[in-house]
Amino acid sequence: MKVALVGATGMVGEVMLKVLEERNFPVTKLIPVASEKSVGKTIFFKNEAIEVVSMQEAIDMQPHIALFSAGGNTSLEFAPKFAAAGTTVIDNSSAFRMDADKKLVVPEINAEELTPEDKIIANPNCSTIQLVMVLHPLNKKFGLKRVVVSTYQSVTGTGKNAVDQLNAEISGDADAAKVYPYEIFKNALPHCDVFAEDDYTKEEIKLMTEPKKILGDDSFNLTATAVRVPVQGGHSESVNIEFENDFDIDEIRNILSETPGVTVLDDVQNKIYPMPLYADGKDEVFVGRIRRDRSQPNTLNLWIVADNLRKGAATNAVQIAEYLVKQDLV
Ligand code: 11C
Repeated sequence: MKVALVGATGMVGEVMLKVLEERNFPVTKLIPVASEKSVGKTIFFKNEAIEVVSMQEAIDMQPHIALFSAGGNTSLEFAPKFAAAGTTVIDNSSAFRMDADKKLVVPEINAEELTPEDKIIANPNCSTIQLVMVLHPLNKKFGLKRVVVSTYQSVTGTGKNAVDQLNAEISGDADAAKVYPYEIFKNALPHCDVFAEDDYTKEEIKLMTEPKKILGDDSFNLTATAVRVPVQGGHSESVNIEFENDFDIDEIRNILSETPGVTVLDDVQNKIYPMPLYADGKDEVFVGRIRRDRSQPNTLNLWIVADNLRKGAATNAVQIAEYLVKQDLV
């Protein structure tokens, strides 16, 4: 497969390179693409130095697959051009996620919706992916009625400059360049992405809309509060789920233990629960603190953690690419 990587020098792009290598994706030619100022730089893939090319050069090479992680505006402008040249684009931005004619895919849940006609496929938001990996198996068994999610999101979700801001503040540089409106070290910002409709942030709106599309179910209610915390290893989520039907707590644990891609870490007597420190660099979605909500029937509390750059972005995109190859869709 000829694979273009658009946004190859960004944080997600770098993890995509690593994931393609680790999973031994059948790359015959890797085409790194980045903004004009990075053209001519080199990146390393499988110990080989490869020159970054411009968007047009990459389109002209007619890759089979293009993995995009360069922001929504770049995707809106260039994904259709790759698609017109016959390339299948897997886009990690929010540009196409809610388009009625684009698929929004988490392979463990809905990859079978994909057809050879899908030339632009959307990769969901990171905090959405880890949430739906847990909601999906439980929805099938007990029926979702209402979900309340509060996130504790890693600065890696914002990008390299945010990681630099946190590290500079940790090292005592009070005048560090700020990506966030406030200091992030020793702080928690109830503000991920920009404020949009009804005083919700865009991140919260993604969390309230994308799961319904991925699960193919808009019969349940979902509300979200997204918070940025001074953490680097992954996003955490406190989730309260009301079901249509009652459940047995052991059955919940069994279902989640048997869900591919999900690992249950839930032994509070031994202080075992998911944390970003341990999710960092891993592909699984970790779930723990599984317990009945005492305040009302049919309701569950749990805690989900995943590395937002891996299953939340790069790994999910590469899994989509793997599915396309396996099913002969590219
Ligand atoms: C964050 N979830 O942590 C965002 C990053 O729509 O793909 C990813 C944004 C997106 O801020």
